[in-house]
Amino acid sequence: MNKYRELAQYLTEAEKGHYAVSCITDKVPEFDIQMGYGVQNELVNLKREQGHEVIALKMGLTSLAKMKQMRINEPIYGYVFDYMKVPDKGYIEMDKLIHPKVEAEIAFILGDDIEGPGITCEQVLAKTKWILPALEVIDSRFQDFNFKLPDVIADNTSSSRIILGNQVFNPNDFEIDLIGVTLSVNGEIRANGVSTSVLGHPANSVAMLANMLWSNGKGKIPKGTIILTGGITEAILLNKGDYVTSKYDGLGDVSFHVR
Ligand code: OOG
Ligand code: MG
Repeated sequence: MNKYRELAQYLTEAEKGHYAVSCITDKVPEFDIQMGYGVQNELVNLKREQGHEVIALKMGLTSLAKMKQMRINEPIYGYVFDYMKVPDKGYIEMDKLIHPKVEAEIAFILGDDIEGPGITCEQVLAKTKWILPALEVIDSRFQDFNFKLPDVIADNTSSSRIILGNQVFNPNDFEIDLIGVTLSVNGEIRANGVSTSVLGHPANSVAMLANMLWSNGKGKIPKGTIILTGGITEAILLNKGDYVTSKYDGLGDVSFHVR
């Protein structure tokens, strides 16, 4: 069996059994970013073989708040699967997760294909059909969310659940880099920020995704793809019984319960 597949299984089994495991870089010191994407690729293959579908792409570690929190200063990309989707005002189940955290993000829906290299913020905006608010629940399969860059890439960038707002908005109606957001748990604001924190403009995150996918031989991002651009603020640890709400200037609210 190939080594990447073995490592992908190590991570998908931890996800399924909701237990944390030790870092790959602890066991394989030469494990690097390229190998991380190699394992991620096998993880996606494995999920597809199990009948799951990719429903969105995501960027991670795109804001200073997130980079500081995770002590990693390089954006990464990953995949969101069908079983990760939770409806707005729905719930996530603590017993199926390890140590989930929530982050507030802005999502894009493309009206046209985009393909690197050299994609710019302006090109992304010209090809964006809709924007919408989103919450992402991340759940690193590594102990205490302690990992190095190649580990978190292999672990599909901690993808676990997403909650999309139930209304989409025309990008031309907004200054997409000036959207304020608050993230509250049980009625108390725990984090707040402005979308400019995401690489200066969330469309830069989509551009970077297109360019990174191209560099990794993954081709274009097809029309209709949903893209999460990365947490605007630091992620907040969740507990059973929590009620999470994020409010976005002009884009409404997104909420869910933890049970
Ligand atoms: C990695 C995933 C980061 C984001 O929005 O920055 C991410 C992690 O922090 O565990 O999804
Ligand atoms: Mg995220």
